[in-house]
This record gives sequence, structure tokens and C-alpha cells, in this order.
Amino acid sequence: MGLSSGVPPLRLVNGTDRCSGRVEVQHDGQWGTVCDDDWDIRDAQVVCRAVDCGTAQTAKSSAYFGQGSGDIWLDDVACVGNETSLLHCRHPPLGENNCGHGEDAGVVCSGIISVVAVICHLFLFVCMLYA
Ligand SMILES: [Ca+2]
Ligand SMILES: [Ca+2]
Repeated sequence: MGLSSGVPPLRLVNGTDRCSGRVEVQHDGQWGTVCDDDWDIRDAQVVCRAVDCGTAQTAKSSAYFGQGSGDIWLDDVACVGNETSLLHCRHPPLGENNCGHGEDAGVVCSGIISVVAVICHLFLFVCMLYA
């Protein structure tokens, strides 16, 4: 996606635009998925904010955006909603889960501020004016 460094290792895959899709996090250089156990709108909120996509509209479960592959890094994610990264939310140790990829979690974000975010990434000066 080419976002600037400093963006948490988090991406949305297989959605209708860059602000929706299956949630994947990177750990040890490997992309993996998030289990839908206890997956809710507060967790989705953290994801949407982390990828500059405004607010969460829906938390999707049961591999709504298709099944991922590789490890399932996160399970039983318990965000309050104001965390800056999914990894800051309460969760079992990475990779510890009782899930299959049929339970991969996803999100749909509003995407409202994504235009501003893109401009920010293209023109840092414009971003500073907004900030
Ligand atoms: Ca949760
Ligand atoms: Ca679980």
C-alpha cells in the first residue's frame, strides 16, 4: 500500500476499498489474521483509526472478506476503543488462539478522512496545515 513508515503493521485485505476488508497484522515479518472471537465495534474502531479510515461502521466476522492464510496472530481481542494499535488492546499472546481461518475478522470503516490522509502522505506540508 506504500503508506509511510510509522504506520502500525496492519492492513485490510480483500475489501471493496482500502478502508474495508479482512484485518491482518504483521508479526515476526509474517502477515496473519485476527480471530472473530469477541470481535466487536470497539476493536474495529481501533483498526479504522490505525489505518486512517475514520470511524468503524461494522465489525465483520466469520471470514466475511474471505479466509486468510498463515498464522492467526490475534484472538479474543478486547479493545476499549481509544487504543492507537490493535496490539495495544488486551489479547492473549500473539499466535495463541482456538480458531480457524473461517473465523477471520474484518472491518468496514467510514473512510471519511481517507482523502485527507492520502493528501498528507503525498504532501507533508498540507498535512501540517490540517494538524
Ligand atoms: Ca472485543
Ligand atoms: Ca478464542
